[in-house]
Amino acid sequence: MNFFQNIQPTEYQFYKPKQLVLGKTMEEHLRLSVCFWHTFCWQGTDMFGKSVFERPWKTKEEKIRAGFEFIEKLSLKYYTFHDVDVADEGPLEEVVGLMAEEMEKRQIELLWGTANLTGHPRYLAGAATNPDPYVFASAVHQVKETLDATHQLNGHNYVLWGGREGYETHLNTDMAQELNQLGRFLSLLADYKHKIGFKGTLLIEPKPHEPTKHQYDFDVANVYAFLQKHGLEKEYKVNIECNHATLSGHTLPHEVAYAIAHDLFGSIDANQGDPLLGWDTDQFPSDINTYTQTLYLILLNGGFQSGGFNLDAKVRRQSLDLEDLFYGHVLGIETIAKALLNAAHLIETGHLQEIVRKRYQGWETDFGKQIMSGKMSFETISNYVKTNKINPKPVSGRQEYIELYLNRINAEHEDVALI
Ligand code: XUL
Ligand code: CO
Repeated sequence: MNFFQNIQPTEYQFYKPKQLVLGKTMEEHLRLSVCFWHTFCWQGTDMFGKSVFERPWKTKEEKIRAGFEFIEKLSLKYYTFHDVDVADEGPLEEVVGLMAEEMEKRQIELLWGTANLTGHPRYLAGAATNPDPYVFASAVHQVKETLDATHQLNGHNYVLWGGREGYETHLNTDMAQELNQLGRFLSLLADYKHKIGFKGTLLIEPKPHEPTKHQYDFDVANVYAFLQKHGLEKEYKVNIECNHATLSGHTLPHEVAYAIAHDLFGSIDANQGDPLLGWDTDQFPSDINTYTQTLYLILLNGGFQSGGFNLDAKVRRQSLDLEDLFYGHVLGIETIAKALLNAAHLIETGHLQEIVRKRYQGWETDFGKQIMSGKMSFETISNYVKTNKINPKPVSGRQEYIELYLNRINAEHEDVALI
């Protein structure tokens, strides 16, 4: 059964999977992935309204087949899933065979799998951070089953998003106890990963709040501190989501830069929020500027290792038609593809790198090197300033010039084809 045979998705203008950019194909650079939950499970409900989408797939088998057909039709190579997305609430092992068959048939790979530890009522007060050790144990069991399936499907990563690992009120919460439980959980999981020989990367996906008032994996900096405390900073990397970054008061490039600076960068959940709304709207990426700046950082860092761009995004509730699923994904893919071209252009000209190099060139002098290598003490530095009457002159950061330059690069395009 084909679900999308009557739909011809609009052609890509920027995304040419086999086009070489800085020595790699666009497909290799971006590792674009479709997620099962928003695209094939979400029925268009919201806090105030019922299901509005009428999808032609009814059983879990049909949903899985529809998913793979859709990904192939978009010429993409990766997907992501939660256990409950594909197995409904049943055992995951019942559908792993079908997923493997579809992957083989359509040459599609698993970017990552994850367990949904937020939906079931048992996780009301958290999963690993629950006051009840039997809930902790149930979460261990669920994650083990999902990691086993991810391993069997040769997943490139395994993701943990702590949707209920947080608190609603201090008054009933022992925070130190909960944080130690989370540390234990993550240590146990890392040990198990090595035991079964899973070669993928374990990723933590930070998010500041929603559904809980405060989540313990608030942002990348917070996750890094937590991992370090538990001696796990070499075991985990981060899956950074654009809309989570903005909810935490940062931007996607900020979170990516922070992760890169701490050797923690893993993967991206590509979407964006609405600047007027304080919740996770999970819209398809349309802001080329944000993604250009993000890709610039990623490319300078050598590109993705095991990660990629997972389109963790959903169409708006009024986008009722199957065609809208295609427009949503094509919008996201084209945004990221154009951003890749822009970022590659920025790197090829070397102009920005040169500006940054010059800005920090003082640190390449003997004086700068002596400070950084620890050869000068606090007092020696102070004496140096006094003796040599040091009086540094402020210099321009050239922000407007750089933003103008970036705008010109972002705007440069071939003729835009009408859809
Ligand atoms: C929730 C979210 C999740 C994770 C996987 O905000 O982004 O879909 O990506 O559980
Ligand atoms: Co996500």
